[in-house]
Amino acid sequence: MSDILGTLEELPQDYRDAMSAAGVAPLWPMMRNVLPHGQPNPVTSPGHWPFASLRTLLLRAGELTPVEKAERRVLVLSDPGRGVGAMQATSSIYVGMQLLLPGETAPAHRHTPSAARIIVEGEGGFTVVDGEKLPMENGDLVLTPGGDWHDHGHEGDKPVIWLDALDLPLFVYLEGSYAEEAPLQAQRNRPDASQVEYRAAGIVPTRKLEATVRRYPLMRYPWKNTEAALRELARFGDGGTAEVDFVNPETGTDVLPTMGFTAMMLAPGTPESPPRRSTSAVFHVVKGRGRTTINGTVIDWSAKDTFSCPVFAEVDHEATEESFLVRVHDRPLQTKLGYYEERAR
Ligand code: 1HN
Repeated sequence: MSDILGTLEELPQDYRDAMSAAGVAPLWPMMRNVLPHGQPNPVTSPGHWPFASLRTLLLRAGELTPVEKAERRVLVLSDPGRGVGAMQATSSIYVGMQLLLPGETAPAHRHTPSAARIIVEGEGGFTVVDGEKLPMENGDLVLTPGGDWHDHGHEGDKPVIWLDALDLPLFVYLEGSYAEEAPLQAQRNRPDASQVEYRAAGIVPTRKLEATVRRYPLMRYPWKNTEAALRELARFGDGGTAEVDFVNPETGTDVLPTMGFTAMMLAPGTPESPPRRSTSAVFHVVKGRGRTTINGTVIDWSAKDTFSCPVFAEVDHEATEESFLVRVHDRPLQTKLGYYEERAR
């Protein structure tokens, strides 16, 4: 195995011109770019988007651009490694911060990428996904699976802000990303499935033998349940940092095809250093304050901030007060592709 591969420059100019004319290029000068040794060489750099500045900019967008002219009034959080305007925070994860003002609606559409929202501020916002009205309360995780119709509304009297996470970069890369539009959906007049079919862990509705179960039976994970679970795990668990996975209550598997979500509770003075993972991630701070070091880059975060992490990063979290983070990752995709990996520190 050679570490000294030939370069383009050492090839005669006439040969290089002939290759260009034939529409080909030699692999060997480019080989290590796409197959570095030992581990990937990510373009993604750690990013940090403090909420205070996003909020100010979003509220201004609310004055400058009516929702009718935006469809979705969103500021995109661009990966610093790719530069402002990049429609991705990591290789596979797009995130944006969205504002909806009282009385506004965002029209119904459906698209091939899947989305999830983490609610950041405000009351009275809701999403309708395939006819199911999903209230949006602080910290809730609300899913919009690919192919499902969704529109947003707002019955409160103050701005509502949430973080959107989508597997958009993947769909764009695959040239598989597109949308369809429709009028606002009729809403079924009943509470969402977190309050009916899936009120408690381990209990699901009994089915007839031939009945088909919805592919995405639960689309809202109320924060109050998540926080209560984390607190009990922290009290009675194995003593490490409490972290929970959001799962499909019918199958126990990932909630969406490519993106996964966890919530973690960090206790002050208890550092958390997960193994290096082959997944990239976006963290959102639901509550608290602390510091995360990612490959030597120090991120001092507080409530409602968002930060990102490349693949195989060395990550060290340390909270200075009791803190709750939601982690968006792409392990479901990597598991399906057969290469998810963790490396001990
Ligand atoms: C989308 O559908 C939403 O429904 C938000 O709120 C952000 C970014 C790219 C593509 C689709 C939404 C989006 C998006």
